[in-house]
Amino acid sequence: DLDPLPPMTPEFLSVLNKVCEQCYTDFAPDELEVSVREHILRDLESFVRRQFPGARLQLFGSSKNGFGFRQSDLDICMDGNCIIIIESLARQLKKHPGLKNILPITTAKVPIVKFYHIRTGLEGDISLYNTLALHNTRLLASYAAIDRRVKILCYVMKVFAKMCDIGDASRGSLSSYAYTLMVLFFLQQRSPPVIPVLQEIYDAKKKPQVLVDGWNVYFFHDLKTLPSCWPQYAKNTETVGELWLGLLRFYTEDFDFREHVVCIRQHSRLTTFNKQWTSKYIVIEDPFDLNHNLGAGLSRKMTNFIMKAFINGRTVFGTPIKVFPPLYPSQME
Ligand code: 3AT
Ligand code: MG
Repeated sequence: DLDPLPPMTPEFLSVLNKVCEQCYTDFAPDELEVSVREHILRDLESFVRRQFPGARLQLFGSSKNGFGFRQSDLDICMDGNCIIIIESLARQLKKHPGLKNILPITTAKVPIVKFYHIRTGLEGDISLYNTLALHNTRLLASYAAIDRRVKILCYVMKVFAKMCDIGDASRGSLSSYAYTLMVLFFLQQRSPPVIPVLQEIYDAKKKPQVLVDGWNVYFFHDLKTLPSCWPQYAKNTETVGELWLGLLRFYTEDFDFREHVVCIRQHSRLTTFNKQWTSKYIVIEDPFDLNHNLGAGLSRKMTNFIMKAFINGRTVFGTPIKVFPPLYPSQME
């Protein structure tokens, strides 16, 4: 079942590459837009400090991980030496003249207050003590900084997810974060790999322990020395277009979702059996919170819808699938 892709003309590949590059150039924010986000953050911080002296606000998610869109939401984490109550934070934000649609959500795993920033039209939310999210944002930013193709491919994936309507966790599909993990996993598993497993690189005999909320958030971040620490550095020379076709093929043909977990913290394959996550078809392990499966909220119907988007993607990009996955989810159970 390892028949090669149909012959691809250089012209086709060059157009495909341009399309991929364009996902990045068309949607990435410019410097001004990045600084506007920082400005909003500082303004909000000084505003909430009137009520909560000692509070600290930090941006995370795509405002900081290298995969942001112009219209991406503002993900803000609030912490500091004070007791913060989500309802009183919401009450305080309601007094801010530049914001509207303030909505506290206390039932979610991480409580948040949603808001709408009137002048920019950006939506945002403030979560409390969301420390792991700050660390996974830094991890993603490090991967984005290793190779330009990482960045572009993650943009392509996000555009694809939005266009296929499979990229909104609040409506039962997967979050941008989950799709980014899928891209990174593919790039680690590619042969030769495009990126290393940063959580597996260290000089000491044993992996260093940096505990946050009980999880080890260590990863290698001295990227200047990566070429000497990682023997495979720059061995992969594929174009972004080739990698995009490779990714679609990987998730529709090579990767067995029933058996394996999308897991970016180790290079060796992790099985759904190891994790006791066999009742789900798409299993994506958070790189730090190892109890967290990002695919846990998917219904069977949504799982099918997502898999079909990938399969259709192959037709759209000229490499229709010949061998269907051994057990397509509609046949499950
Ligand atoms: P967008 O550009 O906003 O679509 P994003 O990377 O900011 O992409 P989200 O706004 O969905 O993605 O999420 C913001 C951050 O919140 C990313 C990650 O640090 C955290 N996060 C999102 N979804 C999950 C999840 N299911 N589990 C754990 N952390 C998550
Ligand atoms: Mg976001």
